Amino acid sequence: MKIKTLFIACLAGLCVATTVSADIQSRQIRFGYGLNENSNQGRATKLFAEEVGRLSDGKLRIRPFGGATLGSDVQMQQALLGGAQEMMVGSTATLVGIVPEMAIWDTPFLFNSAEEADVILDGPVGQQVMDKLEEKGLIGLVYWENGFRNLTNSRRPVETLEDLDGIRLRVMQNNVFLDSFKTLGANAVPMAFSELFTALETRTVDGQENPYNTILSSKFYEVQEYLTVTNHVYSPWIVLVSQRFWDRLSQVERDILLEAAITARDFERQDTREEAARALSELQEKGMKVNELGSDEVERMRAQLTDVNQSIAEAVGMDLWNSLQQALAEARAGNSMSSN
Ligand code: TK8
Repeated sequence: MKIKTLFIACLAGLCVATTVSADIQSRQIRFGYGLNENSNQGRATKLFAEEVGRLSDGKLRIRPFGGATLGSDVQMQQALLGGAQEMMVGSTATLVGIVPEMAIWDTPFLFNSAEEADVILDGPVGQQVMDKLEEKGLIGLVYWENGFRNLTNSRRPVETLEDLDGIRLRVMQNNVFLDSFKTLGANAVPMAFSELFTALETRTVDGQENPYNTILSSKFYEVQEYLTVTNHVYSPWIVLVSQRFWDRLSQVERDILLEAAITARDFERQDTREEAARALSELQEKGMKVNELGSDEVERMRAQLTDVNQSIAEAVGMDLWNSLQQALAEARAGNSMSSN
């Protein structure tokens, strides 16, 4: 097929130009995500689609589906595995059922800053975890920022850990989150993000935890009165491709998807950070009552979650856990040296 295209193209005198484009076929790529179109996830997906179009002369067409219209994170992962959907972006936390090593990103208080997260996620440890997907039928391209997570609820301001007692708190479908919040005394309920707004509205659950950006773009302020700044975990998003689809792509097509995903990642992180910087005051303007968890309480929270850390280390394997701790120590040492 390719040879024929080349031959005809050469007769037309366009041999060189069409050698590359013959490696790009006309394809439609369904790209699903869970948040609204008007969100950091939606904006970066739009940019990704534009970049893919530009780099492929319009031959590779990304069709974005926001608002979980193709299903929750877990449902989309299954569709990618089966080959019924080509691409998605979603939380690494929801992938733990397929790749247990992904739980490493759910470690409470793992990163001290977003920049530190970039260094680790884009470095060898991030790649090592991403490569685990391949044995399971998925291809990981890049990590995007979801952000540091904070608590919201409709019952009361959370000023001490005891205030969490009995709060029905939605958590992502993953044992680390379930155990973390159970340990802290909440009544943790695992649930897909796509069901969350309605569950909050009908008071099936009292609260949830997500970054400022998501609390804003998903309009949780309409159904949640209290926001407590905890920054308890940074858990990223990851851009995934169905391996069944990937296997059919040429090298040129794969390179285009990766290049566009990197461009969109860099845009997404900047956009997310800019939005996060103003989101808290916007949420206050919308009526949310915000309080910051005091440093003593944060220390208690850290202390209580040490047990969870131990079980994460066991679940992901000590080698990976130690590589991550070492990479973090190096990143921190490098940082303090450069700021000296
Ligand atoms: C979107 C989810 C979301 C995540 C969650 O599909 O479930 O709370 O933070 O971003 O992946």
